[in-house]
Amino acid sequence: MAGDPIRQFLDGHLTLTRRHFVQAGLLSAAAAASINADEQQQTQLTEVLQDLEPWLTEQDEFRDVSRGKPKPHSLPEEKRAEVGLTRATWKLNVTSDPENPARILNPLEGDTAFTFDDLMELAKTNVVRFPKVMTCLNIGCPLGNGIWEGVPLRDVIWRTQPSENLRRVFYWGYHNDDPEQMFRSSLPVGRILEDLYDLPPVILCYKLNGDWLTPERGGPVRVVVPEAYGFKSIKWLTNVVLSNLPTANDTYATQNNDVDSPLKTFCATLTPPGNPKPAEPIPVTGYAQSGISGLSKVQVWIQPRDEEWSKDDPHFTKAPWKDATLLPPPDAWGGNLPGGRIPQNTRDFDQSGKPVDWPLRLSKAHWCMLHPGLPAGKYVFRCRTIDANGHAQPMPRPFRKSGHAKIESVRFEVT
Ligand SMILES: Nc1nc2c(c(=O)[nH]1)N[C@H]1C(S)=C(S)[C@@H](COP(=O)(O)O)O[C@H]1N2
Ligand SMILES: [Mo]
Repeated sequence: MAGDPIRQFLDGHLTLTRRHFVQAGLLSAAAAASINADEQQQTQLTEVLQDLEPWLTEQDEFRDVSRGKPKPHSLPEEKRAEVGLTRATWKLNVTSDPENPARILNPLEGDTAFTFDDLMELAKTNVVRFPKVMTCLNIGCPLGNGIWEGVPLRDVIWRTQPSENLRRVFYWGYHNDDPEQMFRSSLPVGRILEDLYDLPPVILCYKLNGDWLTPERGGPVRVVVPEAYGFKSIKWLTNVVLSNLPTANDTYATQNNDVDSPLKTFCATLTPPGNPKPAEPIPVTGYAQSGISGLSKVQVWIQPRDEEWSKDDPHFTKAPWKDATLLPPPDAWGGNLPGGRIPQNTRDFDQSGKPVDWPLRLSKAHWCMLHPGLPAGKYVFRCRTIDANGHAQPMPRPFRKSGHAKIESVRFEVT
């Protein structure tokens, strides 16, 4: 039976010294090799930290949830060239919606369609780079974290010379010329014309982590919406439609998703507690997604499995949560960046490639904790974020169809 003595033990022991945590976060491989043998606990934590995923995800390592039969990126190069999915052949139509026309003077289509050369010309003066985690609203766990490069979508919209009746913009990509396969998304025009709430602009993206966007990531050109879930970031972009429609007409809207939901803040484990022996130290690592409301903390809680919890407190707000350690910016960013360096003029980074703030909003951070050891028994490990407004997960928006925020619980046993 897990009574108060075990609770007291857990409460008293969950925070090992701050020094250990902080040092662990800062340890490089060289420093780790020089750790004293008697600092066994710290060594265990260091080992799991060395296996931690890199901060940036290589293009090929992103999880892919593309639709299409066949998936557009799997088409042979020749076919991709034919349908405009190479840099040499890409063309973007920007036209008025026949059903809800916006008044524009100069549609871009046919001979006047916008080309990759046009895009590169714009990029000479208007390039934008920003970090962003790509997360599927329906899946929840991030598909990858990258530095996305492009030009603001508004620069292309202005070329159509819109003057009136423009309220919404919708857009889609190549879908094997089969209407059934169309996957489209949309935004209020205001979000494209202005950078609200200090966000980066919505871009026509052609590079990821300093390299050309691969076909699998949506190349040659995709939309990237900084604050949104993945379904707004349409791949293999071919069409932008300017509309007087006042409401969302995203494909995801037909799947009961909250299509106006910005990214939420939440965390999960990467190395969960496993199956430790009694009194053996328990290192745990994980990641946190910093959503629209930022990230101030990650907290953890180990509960004996047979403990009852009040139905009045479904989000465990009264549990004895303890702060985990947020890891500082890494020495190496990962992502296969050219020269290993953050590209110049990337938002949130200074000219020397250091982040100006940490953790970065709309991106990822990692965390760790080290528990010195537990008595034999069955437990549940939970972690949660506190966003920069002070809201603990899954608040302030706990609804599943607006994005994942459920508190993760991992069962484990000490034997
Ligand atoms: N053309 C097109 N774009 C698309 C999709 C798609 O099926 N077709 N899937 C969307 C969804 S639902 C997500 S979550 C992201 C995933 O981006 P990624 O494959 O680069 O990780 O792409 C989005 N863009
Ligand atoms: Mo998605």
